Amino acid sequence: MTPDDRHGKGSHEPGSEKFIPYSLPRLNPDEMVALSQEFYREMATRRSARVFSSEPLPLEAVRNCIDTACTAPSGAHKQPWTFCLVTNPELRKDIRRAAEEEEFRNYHGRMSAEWLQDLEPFGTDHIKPFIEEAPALIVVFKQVHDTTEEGGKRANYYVNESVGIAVGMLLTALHRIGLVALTHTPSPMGFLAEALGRPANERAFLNIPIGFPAEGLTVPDLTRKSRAEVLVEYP
Ligand code: IYR
Repeated sequence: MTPDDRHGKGSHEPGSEKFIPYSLPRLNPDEMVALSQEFYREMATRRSARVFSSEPLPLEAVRNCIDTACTAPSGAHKQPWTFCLVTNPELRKDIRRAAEEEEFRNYHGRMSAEWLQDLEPFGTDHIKPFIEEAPALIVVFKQVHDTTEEGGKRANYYVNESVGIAVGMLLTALHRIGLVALTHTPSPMGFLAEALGRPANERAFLNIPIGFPAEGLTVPDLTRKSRAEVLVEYP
């Protein structure tokens, strides 16, 4: 059975997506184990950072990481994301001020006692110097719907899943080039769309400060769940 048979129509019939040949290099099982282990070891050294060197970044490398994020799968291939790369110091200052206002309300009333207790090991509070100190922010927006050229609305699908996968790929790409990031979730995040002048179909998804790790950076001494805790196999 060919892929065309499975779709019940020829690839060149009107109304059908054009299908093109696709394959990947075939590795042998030993190479697959070795490569997957090597990649795991590299990714296992990824950590969120809250202190960044303010050294400027090779922005073309960061743009390449955003290109990688945009290779993510998305519902109906709608690619419902916008990545704002903010290096402008005035904008970062404004964003910090607005984020700290919201976070103050979070830490002083909006978050539950349990939540505050769960965050204690990370030493977070409403003060967010990293928004200004990091040389760049990648503010990720999800497009809750698409907009046609005539200004009409077109649906997007599985938007949170799609943008979440893209962000995962972005974090992976940034780690690959020796940059650290923080997936910062100020809440509510409406101020980000306002500060960056985003259109009405976009909602802030995450604010991601990025940079080189600050000299002397420390991170919480965390352990990850074991394979046995997270993997259930059904042979
Ligand atoms: N958004 C707040 C609180 C916060 C919540 C969680 I869950 C974290 O893992 C970390 C922080 C803040 O950024 O401080």
